[in-house]
Amino acid sequence: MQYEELMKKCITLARQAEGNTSPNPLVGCVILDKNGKEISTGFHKKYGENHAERDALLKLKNGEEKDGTLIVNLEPCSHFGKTPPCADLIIERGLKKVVIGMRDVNPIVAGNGIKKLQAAGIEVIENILEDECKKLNEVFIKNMQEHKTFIAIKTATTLDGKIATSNGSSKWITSEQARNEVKNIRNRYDAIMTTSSTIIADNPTMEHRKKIILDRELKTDLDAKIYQSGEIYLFYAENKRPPIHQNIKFIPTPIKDEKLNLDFILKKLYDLKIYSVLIESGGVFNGTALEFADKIYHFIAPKITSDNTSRSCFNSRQINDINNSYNFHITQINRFGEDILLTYYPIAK
Ligand code: AOF
Ligand code: ZN
Repeated sequence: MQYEELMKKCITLARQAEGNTSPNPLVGCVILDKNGKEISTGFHKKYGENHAERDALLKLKNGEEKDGTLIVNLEPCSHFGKTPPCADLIIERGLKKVVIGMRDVNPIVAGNGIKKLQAAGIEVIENILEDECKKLNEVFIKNMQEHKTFIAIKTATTLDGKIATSNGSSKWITSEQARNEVKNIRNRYDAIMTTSSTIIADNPTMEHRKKIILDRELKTDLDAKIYQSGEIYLFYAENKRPPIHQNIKFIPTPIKDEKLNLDFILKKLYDLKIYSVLIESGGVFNGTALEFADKIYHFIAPKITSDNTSRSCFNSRQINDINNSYNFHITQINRFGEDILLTYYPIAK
């Protein structure tokens, strides 16, 4: 019980680096002296830089950590990577106890950090807020265990699940507060992904460092706002001929069932070292992407359009028996102004 609050603090510290650590995990660390007084904190700030434990320990210069306790959301590493092993530094500095949120899923570490600490006589307490620690590093876990890109979808609908009215005015469903939160969500992912239909209908900017565009027929206007910033990867049908454009990397893609082959695209993203994406698109592509989705962010605005021709947010597959529905587990409900945000995960069938 006593370590849960401190583990929450590790998670909060770790989150400060959201968007900066990929492909590495988010890690935060708190150190207590032998009397249980907090004497240092640290976090992993950026890929390639010091791990959280090293960051917190290097701030201590007078040995006050001797016989103290180190709390960290991920098992300390045991390998020589960009930095020497954190487990070695913890041993060297004479800590007595290490409290861990979850074991490292990186096969080079996977329990070896814990073994090293125990062999040096350090008491190790495991699995404090393990579920929260796993959620924090869900992208890292999927990448390490499945060697696949983590796929999230963001959508925004009316109370009746519609994203657009018949005149296409879909951009302004949610409040400014909700749209600001979308910027925070985007920042967690290596790239955003959208389709030609969304670019043509809405001409969004979708501010991000990396953008993935699916445009089978190469029909979007390269003067559209989305192309004016960021690193761009454009997937198109392999039998077409793309123009030359200095900001855009064109990727020829095989066709499956008259669409760009999504399996191919997702594998390609992993090869391109894009380890997580946020899809922001219309109902048709969202419907197709649903079967690949790891997580969904669904904003709902207190509006009803009652327009028979308006489109819903997951649109491609017709399921007319409730027993065949896609099923989800809602893990979070937040409010942003008048709107709510549901965060949900597919339940494996
Ligand atoms: C981090 N930050 O705070 C901890 C990590 O590429 P390297 O050498 O930095 O090593 C990355 C691995 O180290 C990572 O996959 C994970 O297994 C382990 N722990 N990584 O980036 C940290 N504690
Ligand atoms: Zn480390």
